[in-house]
Amino acid sequence: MTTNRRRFLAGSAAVAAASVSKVAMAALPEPVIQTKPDTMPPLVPGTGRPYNPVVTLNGWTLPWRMKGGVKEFHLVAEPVVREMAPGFKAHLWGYNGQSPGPTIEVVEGDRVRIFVTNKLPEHTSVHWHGQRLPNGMDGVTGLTQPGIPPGKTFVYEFVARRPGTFMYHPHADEMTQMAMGMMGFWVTHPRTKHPLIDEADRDFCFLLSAYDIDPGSYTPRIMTMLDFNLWTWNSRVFPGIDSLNVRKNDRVRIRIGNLTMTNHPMHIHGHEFAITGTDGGPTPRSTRWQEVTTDIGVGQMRQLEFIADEEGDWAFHCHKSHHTMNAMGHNVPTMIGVDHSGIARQVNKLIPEYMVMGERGMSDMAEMTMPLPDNTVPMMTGEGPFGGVEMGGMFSVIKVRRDLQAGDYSDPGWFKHPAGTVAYEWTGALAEPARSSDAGRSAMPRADKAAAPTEVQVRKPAGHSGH
Ligand SMILES: [Cu+2]
Repeated sequence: MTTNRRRFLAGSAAVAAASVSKVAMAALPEPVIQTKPDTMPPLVPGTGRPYNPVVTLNGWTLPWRMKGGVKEFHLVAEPVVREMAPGFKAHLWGYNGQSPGPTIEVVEGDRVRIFVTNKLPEHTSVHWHGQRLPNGMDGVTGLTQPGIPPGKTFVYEFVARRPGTFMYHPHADEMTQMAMGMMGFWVTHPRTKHPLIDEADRDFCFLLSAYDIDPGSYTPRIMTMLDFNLWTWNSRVFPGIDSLNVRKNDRVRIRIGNLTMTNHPMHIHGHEFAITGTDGGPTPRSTRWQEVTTDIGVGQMRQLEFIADEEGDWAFHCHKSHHTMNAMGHNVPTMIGVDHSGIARQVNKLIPEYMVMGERGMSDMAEMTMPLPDNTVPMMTGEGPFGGVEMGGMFSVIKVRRDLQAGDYSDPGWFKHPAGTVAYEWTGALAEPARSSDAGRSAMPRADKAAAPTEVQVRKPAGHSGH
């Protein structure tokens, strides 16, 4: 625990809100913060009941201290700079140096005390989404507590009564504070072996959030309701999202919460998964069926679970194709099939840099050398072993490897495909295809031609005498 504390303190270049007085903060211990966007290895509990810790994608878990049998955490709400992808930083609000805030991990039955210090320029609160707790600890400004004024620290305390997948976020000026990235994950592990909770070898978690940041600028537009241009996992976009590295035959659990304004059908390649839990708790086994895509509605949380028994680099993404694009993927006219070559030549005489996009589809966008404004990320990008991946936003890769060690989360590099198992170009002559026509060479006759015509029997209505 102390080494982790020291590691986080070393990077404590927090952005202090100008409105918060130094005097008010002087009495507080320096908070544990994290500003690097790397995925932190699981934080193995040094005190309290043991559990198998989660891994927060491009995030980290908040260390705690035990005080008189209570687990104490300290969250600091503050402006942060979040690197959304290499070369692209956003000015967000978050907790302890980052958006989303650190993951809080506790065990069923733990008494938890959370100090929340507000370094924002306006009041805030923290709502503990999905928790059973005393009403006054529910964090709804105006309803169950006054807002935490700038510069003040409030305390929340409750017992984590049921195991499961939860999150936290403000319930104060929500539209602004959640659009600015204030949210975090919460996992309550079962106290003992639970009949509905299997032991997972790898347990990942992340939150879905969306931002509207104009290319070249840094701060999200908070009034946007629908037309977001950055669809993120833990406030990161592809290619800035780490891969989920797992060992072959591991039981993998992925916990996801949705704090965007729309639903996200999450899709995993190469494996089927079941929903083993929601923010309401573990699902009864009789309700579980296999899927490859599951829709996660606004404000919902889902636990996906599968056995990673197929080696490879498996895509994992939101199935809404616009959500796997970055900024500039919106408001671009459809140009497919439009030949601009003549016009472009004419315009180039006047404007040498003029270029037309999209006549052959949008793949060109991934290869284009058009200069981008400073501080933005290409609409679709990412290099794979076979070329451009042409993705952005909510996209990553699950890397399943036979030779990964238990507990090793390092990136194993690209998959080495066994010989003869990759789709390849066909250069020979193509055989005559089987047709469904009746031209005499039919291999697959159509059912309507093959079947004998059915005679329709019409029964005349019987007269009165029949009754
Ligand atoms: Cu989506």
